[in-house]
Parts: sequence; structure tokens; C-alpha cells
Amino acid sequence: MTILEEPSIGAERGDTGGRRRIIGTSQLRKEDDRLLRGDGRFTDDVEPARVLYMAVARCPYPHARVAHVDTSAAAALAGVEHVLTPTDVRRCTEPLTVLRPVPGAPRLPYYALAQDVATHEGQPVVSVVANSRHVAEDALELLDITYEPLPHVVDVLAALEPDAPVLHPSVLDSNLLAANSDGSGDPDSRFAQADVVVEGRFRINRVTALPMETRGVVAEWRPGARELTVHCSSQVPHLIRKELAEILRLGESEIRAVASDVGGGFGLKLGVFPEDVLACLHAIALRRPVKWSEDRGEHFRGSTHARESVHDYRIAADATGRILAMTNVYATDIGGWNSPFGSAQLSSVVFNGPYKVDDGYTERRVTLTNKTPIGAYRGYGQPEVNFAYERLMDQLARRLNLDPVELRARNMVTSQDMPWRNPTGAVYDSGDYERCLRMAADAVDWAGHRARGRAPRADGRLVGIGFSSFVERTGYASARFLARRGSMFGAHESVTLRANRSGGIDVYTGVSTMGQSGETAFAQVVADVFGTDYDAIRVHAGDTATSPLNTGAFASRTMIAASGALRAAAEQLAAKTRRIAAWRLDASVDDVEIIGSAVRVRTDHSRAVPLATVYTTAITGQGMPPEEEPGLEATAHFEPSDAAYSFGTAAAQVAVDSQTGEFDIERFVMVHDGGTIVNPTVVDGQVRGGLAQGFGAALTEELRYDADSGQLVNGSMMDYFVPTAADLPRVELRHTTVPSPVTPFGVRGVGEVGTIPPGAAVANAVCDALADFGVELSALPITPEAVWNALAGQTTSRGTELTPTPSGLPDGGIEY
Ligand code: SMO
Repeated sequence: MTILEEPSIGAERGDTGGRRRIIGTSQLRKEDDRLLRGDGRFTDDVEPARVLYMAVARCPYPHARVAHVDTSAAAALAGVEHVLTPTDVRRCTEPLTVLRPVPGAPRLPYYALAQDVATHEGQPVVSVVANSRHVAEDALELLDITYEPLPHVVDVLAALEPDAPVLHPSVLDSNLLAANSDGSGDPDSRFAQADVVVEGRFRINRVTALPMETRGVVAEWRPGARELTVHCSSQVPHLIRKELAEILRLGESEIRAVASDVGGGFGLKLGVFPEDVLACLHAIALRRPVKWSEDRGEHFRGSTHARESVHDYRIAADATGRILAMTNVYATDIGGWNSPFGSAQLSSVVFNGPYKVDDGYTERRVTLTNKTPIGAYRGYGQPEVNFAYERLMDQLARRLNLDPVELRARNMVTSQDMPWRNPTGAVYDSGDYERCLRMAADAVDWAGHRARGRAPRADGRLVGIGFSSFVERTGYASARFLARRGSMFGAHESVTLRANRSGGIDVYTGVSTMGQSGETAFAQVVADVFGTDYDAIRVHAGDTATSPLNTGAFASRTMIAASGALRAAAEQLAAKTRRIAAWRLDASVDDVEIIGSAVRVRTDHSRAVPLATVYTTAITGQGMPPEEEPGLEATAHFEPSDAAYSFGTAAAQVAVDSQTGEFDIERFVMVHDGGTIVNPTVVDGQVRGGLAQGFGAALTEELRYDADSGQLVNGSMMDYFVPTAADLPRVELRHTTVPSPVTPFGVRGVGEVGTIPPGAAVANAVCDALADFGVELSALPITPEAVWNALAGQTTSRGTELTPTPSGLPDGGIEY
């Protein structure tokens, strides 16, 4: 274990005496011992006695009436224990709830099994439980389901046309689920005054988070105890518990949700999916445990997709390149139903990226199509708009014959501006955006590249360098903000700390462990604040039976909120520990300090008492100071004063073959500020992991639907190209550290940041290399074929521009 002295970090933590800093050090991950030994406990590892297995029949059509369901042959198959039909589900459950509804959208009557009409391929229609997965799947073959296919629409813009088939005619007369607008100032006048306007339509590909562990659930009902235990692969066990209680008409006390190890969440595992409800219903009916493990084919059709959207962006500038106004009117695909976590808002919230824009407007059109629902995915709206505004920044630079780095620097929000409120009400807390940009430009020798000019290299290829500057909103502004948007959770986190007689501290959290190293970071904060050893802290994660009610792990929010709760609880526990120890040592409280595994008198280190002894004193209540109550446990809740904004600039260097469109990413530099860093190795891993997913979405990944059949045509690992380590460019990572003034210790979230810049940086690099050909890329993914098409002057017809809705006046002043 390395413990480094880092006196610059965490100055606000007050007097730490001679103690070693633990925040800011690369402690070995708590999670790795079990994970590297293959000893993790994922949902599929849970195998209760007498467990049965569920399989799900799914609609093969993009849009179809479920005319008739006959389950008799399936139910008669030897080994089949139970079958659920749409009628059963309608009778015993409420519609699925949404954790973060789309503001202004009606609630769609979405049940765990399709009622009357299925609106996407892969939607569950019947579920079967048998004594093995094989038998359950065989039984699916014996189901007699009559579908009447209905006209479908899979293109997000076509779905908004007046002649499009309407997916949910009982609640909507079009496929526009909701339109949300926001903004401030007077963008129309600024556009009228502008010396130059750049605009474009940017198409963002449909991708999926593809966690290594697919979804899964094991449900067990003990009728006498009235206790439903639900093991599930989830980022939000306490929210799953609440939602299942509502959907299954149970009390929350009757449900225990457990998400132990989670093999990746990335936003996909937020909220209840149909299969979670089905497994519970079977388990309750059968009084036996029921397990479902999603296979990869189901995952591609039944788990949420992400990102697909079309953005019409405009930037107005004066002749010096100063941005006067920016607008983003966009249609975002939500698929066939409202997904468990609603639709991306961040494409509106940070539509201006790191640039100082006072006059701006955004409008989001949440659009239903006959495809798998779209949900949250790492970055959730931010990679989408970064691609658009950063492509336009380069186009603006070319129009004005300005250096794109200087243009960016000229427009960035400065540290003097901050806190600065953008047109949608997002308050940028602090940072030095330009420093990251300059560091990235220096790292790739931007000046040298400019000086060298555009001649092909010796190998005949053209070299280009592109930048992407970005902000990432991490955490939420406040519970008040969430309430206004109808979200079913708070902006806070909650933890319980409990000392034990072995001299350790147990930390209980509802934040599940899904690769983000929460156990490690939580332990570091507690050890640091309390003053004990990192090894003395044990984190118990993801079980609603033991942890305080909390929010969960998403929105890059966990450390921002949890570090405050951990600090408060550790301070309470430390204060009582010192009072008890002082009493035992016959010293004054102010004279004792916690160091490692003991409490000692500052001025006389021979007078000390082991922490195990102090804890035992409190736990037994024997030998306590007269005025103290027994017990040594603290629960704390903490809501940060605002969201924190991470920021940075990425730079890509590419070499492009101007004949074929093939290109290589030769260098990729990421300069990033995540504020105060709790564990540098973990932060590097988070940023690199995000970049890997960012490169996938930027370069190779796209879920494609055939317009005629409405079928997903590449829903398998053979056909959907996720890059492996061998396919990824080498990443050169640098950090700056500007502590955030709105969070404990100055932390900023880092979990999603890597997904944001790859698309824009690579596209800008390719367009820089091909500047003499006038190539401007405006769609993801950036494949060699797309570059070749652009070189050949092939442009897809843009269609009608999405213009602002006349009645869609800005909400005005809702803070983010
Ligand atoms: S897309 Mo995330 O888990 O908020």
C-alpha cells in the first residue's frame, strides 16, 4: 500500500496533525481482490436452492397487434412450472414507472408484457418459467401467438411527419412525446446582426452501452415473512425497490433489493425493466426463486439503446470570431416506449459546451419510433452536442480564416467569469478551460503542424489535427431542480458508518459496485477524515436491507454527493471516538488524536488506546464516559450546493488516405480536469474507460434498423463492432486540478467525461487533413466509407430543417 504525502490536496479538511493523506493517493482497489480471483458475486452467481429459470417470448415485429395468445402447449411441456400472459400482468401490476419522466410527457401505459400492441422488436409478450433455461426456451417455441403487423416507422425524422403511423394513439395524436425548450437572451436579433453564421445538421448514431454483464434478476418470495428478495444488476437498488413496490402493489418494507457486484452499468441499468417485474411475479406465484439472465441477443433488443438524435445547430459570430448566439433544435429518438430513465436532457443543458454564449436557445423533441427504447448512457446527451458544436467551431474558424485553437480560446468561459450561468441556467462553477486547450495544443505540436502546411507526408497520406473542448456536467444542481423536472430521486447521497469490535469501520451504502471503484474511494475518504488506516475500512455496497436510503450511482454524481456524507459521518464517529478515548486516557478531548489503529495523546505518544478497545467500549457500553450513550454508528446525508462541471480538451492527430478515406489515429491527447482527485489511478481508469466507449461510438458502433422490415440488422457481437484494446489508439492522458468550490474536497465527477470528445476531435482532425477537399463530416460514426463518400462529394439530402416551435417559448430560469 502506498500512502503519499500530498499536502496540496484537501486543505479544507482542517487539522490532520501528523497524519498521512489518503485522499489523493492511488490506493489499491478494494474490489480487485475478489474480482481478480474470480470471486465476484454477480447476479448470475446467485443460485438459491430450488431456483427456476425464466425465458421471455418477444415480439418479432417492430409494430404489431398481439391478437391472440395461446399458452396451453407451452404450459403442458414437462418441466414448465408457470406461464404469464399479458392479461395476467395487466391484472396483477401497475404500468412500469419512469425514474426521470420527460417533462410535459403523458405517462404511457407500459406494462411488463405488451398489452394489445407491441411497439418494438424484442418487446416482451409472454414469459415462461421452467426447471431449466433450456426447457423454458423450448416452451417458447410452443407458444401460439398471433401477431397482426402494423405500419411502422424507424427513422426519427420520419416519425415526426404527419403521415407517420402513430405509436400510442390512446394518449398522443403524433409521435412527439414532448417538446422542451429553454434559453435566454435574444438569439434572433444576434443572428440578424452576425457577420457570419455557421449551421449544420448533425446525425448521432444509435449505439448501446453493452456492459460485459448483461441484465439479470433473481427473485425470491417468502410468503410467511412477506419478503421479496430481488437480486438484480442495477445502479440503483433503492430506486428499484421503490419502483417494484409501486408496480407490484407491495410495501417497500416487503422488498429487499440487492445489487452486489455489477458488471458495468453505464446508465443502461437505471430503473426497472419488464423482466425484473416478470421474475418477481413468477416467484410470488410459485413461491420458489426465479432467475433470469439476459442473453446477448436479448440484450441487443431488450436493453436500452442510446444517443440517436438529429441536431440542427447554428452559431452566429462577429468578424473577430466572437460568438454572438448559439441554438440547438433537435429530435431525439426514445424508441417504442418511455425508457426507464427518460430521455437525455444534457443535450440542452450544456449545448454551448465550454463557450461563453449569452444568447441561446435549445429545443428538444422527444420522438417515438418503432425501435428499442433509448435510455441513459454514459455522457447522456453530452457526446451528442459536443460533436455538433465542436464541428461548427472548426467550420467557423475556416470561414473566418482563424486558427481554431485561438477561436476556441477567444470564446471560452474564463475563471473570472465564473460562477457563470449559461442560457439554460447551468451554473459553471470554476475552472481554467483555456489552460487545458493550450496544453493539448502544445502536446500535439499544433504550431509545428500549422507551420508545416498541407503537403502529403512521405507515405502519401495527409496529416490532420483536430480538437474537442468540452465540459461535463457532473451531479445535479439540487433536489429543488430535480423536483421541478419530476424526477423520483434526490441530489444527495447517504451513508452509514459503524465501528466494530475488531477495530474496523463498516461503511454501508446503497451505491452498487459496478466498476467505478466506489468501495475504494469511499474507504479513502473515511480513512482520511477519520484518521484510521485504509485497510481498516470495509465497504458494504448495494443492499437495501443494510444501507440507508440513497439515490445511486449515475450522472457522475456519486463522489460529489457521497464524499460529503462520508465526511460528515466520519467526523461524527471520530468525535465520539476521541471523547471516549480521552475519558479512558484521562486526557482532554482536544489533546487526543486518531492515528492509524489507535487514539493517542498528542504530546505523549506513550499514552494511547487501541481503536478496537474504544469501539468495544462503545459497543458494550462498558467503561463509557457518564454522559455518553452506548454505540458507535453514524448516518449522514449530504446534498452538494450545486453541480460541478468537469472540463478539458482532447486533441487527435490522424493520417488520412485521400484516395480511400482510410485513416489512422496516430495520437490522442486528453487533457482533463476532474477537480480534486481521490485516487489518481482510478480516475485515469475512468477517463480511459470512457474514451474507449467514446471511440466505439465515434468510429465503429452503430445499431442499424432496416427501414422496410423495421428489424435490427446487426444485433449481435458478430455484427456490431465494439472496439477491443487492440483497436483503440494509444491515449496520452494529462490532468489539471482546479478544485470545485461547490463540492466536498473540491471533487468533480469523472465517470462519463471520456465519452464526450472522441467523435469531434477525430472528425475535426480528418477534416483538417482534408481541408483542401472541402470535406465536412456531420454524422457519426466516422468510418472510412463515410470519409470516402465525403471525398467523393456525396452528401445526403438534409431534409427539412428543424425550426424552433413558435409557441415553444423558453422555460426561463430553471437552474440546472
Ligand atoms: S448515463 Mo449515467 O449512469 O447518468
